Amino acid sequence: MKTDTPQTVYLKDYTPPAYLIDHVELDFDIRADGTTVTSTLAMRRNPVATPATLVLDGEELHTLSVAVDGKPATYTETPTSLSLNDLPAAFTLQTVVRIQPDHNTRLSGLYRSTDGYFTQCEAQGFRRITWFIDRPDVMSRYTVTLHADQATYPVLLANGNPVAAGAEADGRHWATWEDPFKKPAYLFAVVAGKLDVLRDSFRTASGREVQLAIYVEPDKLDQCPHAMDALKKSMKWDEERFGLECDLDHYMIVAVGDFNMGAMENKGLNIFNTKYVLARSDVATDVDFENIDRVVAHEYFHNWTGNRVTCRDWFQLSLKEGLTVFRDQEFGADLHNRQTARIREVRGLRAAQFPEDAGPMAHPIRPASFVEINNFYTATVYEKGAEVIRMIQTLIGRDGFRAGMDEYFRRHDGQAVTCEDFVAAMAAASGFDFAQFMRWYNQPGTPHVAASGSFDAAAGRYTLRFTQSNPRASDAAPYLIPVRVALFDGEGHLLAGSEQTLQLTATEQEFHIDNLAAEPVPSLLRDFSAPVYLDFAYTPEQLTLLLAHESDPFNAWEAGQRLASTLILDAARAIAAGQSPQWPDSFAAAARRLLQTQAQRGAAFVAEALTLPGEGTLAEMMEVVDPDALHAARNALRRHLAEELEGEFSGLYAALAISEAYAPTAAQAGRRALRNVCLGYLMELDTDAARRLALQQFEKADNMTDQFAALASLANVNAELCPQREQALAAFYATWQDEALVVDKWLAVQSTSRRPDTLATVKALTAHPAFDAGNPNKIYALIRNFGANLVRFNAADGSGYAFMADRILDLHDRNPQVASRLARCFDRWKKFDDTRQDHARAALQRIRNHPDLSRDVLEVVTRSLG
Ligand code: 0A1
Ligand code: ZN
Repeated sequence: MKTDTPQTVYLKDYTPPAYLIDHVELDFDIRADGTTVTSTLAMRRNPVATPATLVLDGEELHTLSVAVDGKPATYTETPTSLSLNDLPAAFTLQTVVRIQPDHNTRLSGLYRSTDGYFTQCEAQGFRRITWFIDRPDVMSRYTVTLHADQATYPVLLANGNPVAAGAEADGRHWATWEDPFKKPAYLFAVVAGKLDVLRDSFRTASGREVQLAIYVEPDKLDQCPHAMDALKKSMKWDEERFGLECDLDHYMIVAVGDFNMGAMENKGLNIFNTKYVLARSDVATDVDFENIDRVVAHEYFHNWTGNRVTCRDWFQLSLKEGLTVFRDQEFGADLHNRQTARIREVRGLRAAQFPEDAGPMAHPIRPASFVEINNFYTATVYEKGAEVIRMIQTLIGRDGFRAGMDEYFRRHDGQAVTCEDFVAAMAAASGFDFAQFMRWYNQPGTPHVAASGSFDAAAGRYTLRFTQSNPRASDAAPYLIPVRVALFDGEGHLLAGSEQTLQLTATEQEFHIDNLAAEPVPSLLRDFSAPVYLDFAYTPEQLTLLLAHESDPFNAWEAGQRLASTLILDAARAIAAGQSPQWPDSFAAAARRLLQTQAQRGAAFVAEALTLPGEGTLAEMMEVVDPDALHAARNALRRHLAEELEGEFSGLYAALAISEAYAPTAAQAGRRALRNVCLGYLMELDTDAARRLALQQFEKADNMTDQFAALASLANVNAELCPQREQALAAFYATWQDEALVVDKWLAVQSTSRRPDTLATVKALTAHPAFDAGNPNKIYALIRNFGANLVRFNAADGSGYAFMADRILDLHDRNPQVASRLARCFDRWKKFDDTRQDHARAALQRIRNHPDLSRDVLEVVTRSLG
């Protein structure tokens, strides 16, 4: 165990900074043997804070000098702090440090990647560059000069505007950038590299011209146009929907292949994982194209929600992230397909956030404490945070929400604020009382809402009764939960006037609906109006009716998911008891009707409706998870559908072929999605004909969506001999071995495979030249995806757990953030049987007992064992 126990930081302990930094001047002298950073800070005492020692944050800095107002200063240094006393009210502090970006494997601070030097400063990477008060409520103006070898690093970038540049001795050059906006240090960025650039421009609504540039590794310019388009569309959308214009003269995006997360909203100089920039139809799937749209938009939207108005402290992370995810979701829905966007959001929430909220890392969207802030860039802060913002919009309407946003910027532009400030602006603009609603910010856990209905025929009155509870926190106070409802008659007609939003506020509550001729079928939580579990004792007939007739596509889809979940969970119990599963004819009949109505309902919707709930989501509904029985049951239902509907799947597969040229449009993507769902079902038949069809699609495909779908279905084949499988996997690698992002896909199809020998394959792949144990994308593709492979990771003999523990220990020092993300694969270990629990506990203890474990991994593992 590490000797110095990591400190827990509490929200309740917040105090304003004792000093402020008005201006920052930085000089980077970048050389092969290290970088020298000279920092000149214009500082003053914070008038609203209690006077105190000046304590600067730092990490892995080699201090060369410290001066106050030009004179060498007396200071106290620890590995993570530099303290000074007896300072005047205002002064200049100059520090000179040496850092080693070439050895920075954590990818936080300034680090080296293939094509040059890049930075990542959120949340606390800036302190790895220079001594600083590294907290978001210290906002400063920056002037930055970079010096580097001209031939090796021709591109020198920083936030803001280029002000001067020139050559210097020994083939070196320099460039100075000035950022006119004050910003917190986490939004700082520099880049020095050999990069190609795609340029464009955007004229804002008020007529300002913004220069746009996307920088990528050499020879990848043909993979940039989609991201550039996405950027321009985002800029326009934010003007139209929220009246928000770009405030910059230069908006730059730089793509880098080594990056811990998706992308970063540094002011005017976004740095992106290549995964969310590079795309061309033969290397990126429809889903990749759509993700790029959303991530480019997300980072751009942060320029207002995050940068212009930022977080007072890191507990407020959801202030910027929940809101910005909500904004990128809305943009994606407008750009692509609103129906299926919502379905996918909820699918994602159930797969990642609901388990998180029921596990050892559960936290409110605004956590009350943390050990390592990097562990709180979570599905809860991001995705549940976005659901909370969506509920605000549901409660006060779209216009009210827009007025609230206007009010938020009117009050807080240029400030570092809290979640309360945001909600107060919403309340002021709408008149709505959000006092009870604030519990969504402060309580963890997914609320359970149980509903029941009763009909009084004589009075024509239907009564809906709701109870809410929070199994995670039994002392949790009731939430304000908006529940959108509508009522349907026995033929599936929507009852006029029955659509409304009920507000649950108490633990138990009743609502009456009068003047009804017969007992209605209620459709509850339409459009997923709140992030809760909702129970209602629907009959299969009622669900079938809603699946066929509900006009809210989300709840139509939901009805199908409920039907499928019940069947699969019943089948898993049967399989565990040594019996065969039973499938009612009605399910295949409902699926057949869906296929027959795809032209009216849309191929994209039908593809979603025919995709069964995932194993992870179903596992949450089991008391004790039996991954083998669950896996067998879900696959058995897929096979049952394939057998019953083989003709329909084949027919539709042929009918949905697209003859026009590939375009990542919603219409084409929907057709491809449904066609590939058909292929997936046909592959369940385990016939040679299906495999040949898949191989044919693999070989003939003119786009990555179809090629990859065929490969993924072949990768699951578990026959002794499947020449098509081997052939496709080998051909794919041979073709794409030089395209890093496509190699990630090749690793992912193998680590997510259903095959029983998947662990052996994954282990072998860790020694393959395609794998790079220092690259986050490779680790996520091969190792983390394996951790999400429910049946293989949770193998009864504990081999999956032992493997994961080895990988975490291998990585924790080199890259704690990524290692900690791997450790999250263990989140649900207590939901399994005793034998599996014993193996998981042993693996977790082995990690925890490692001396000098990183704080990131230690926090996750300790909470998991606790
Ligand atoms: N703010 C970024 C995500 C991000 C967070 C942390 C990082 O390093 C620890 C990097 C990126 C976003 O929301 O896009
Ligand atoms: Zn974000």
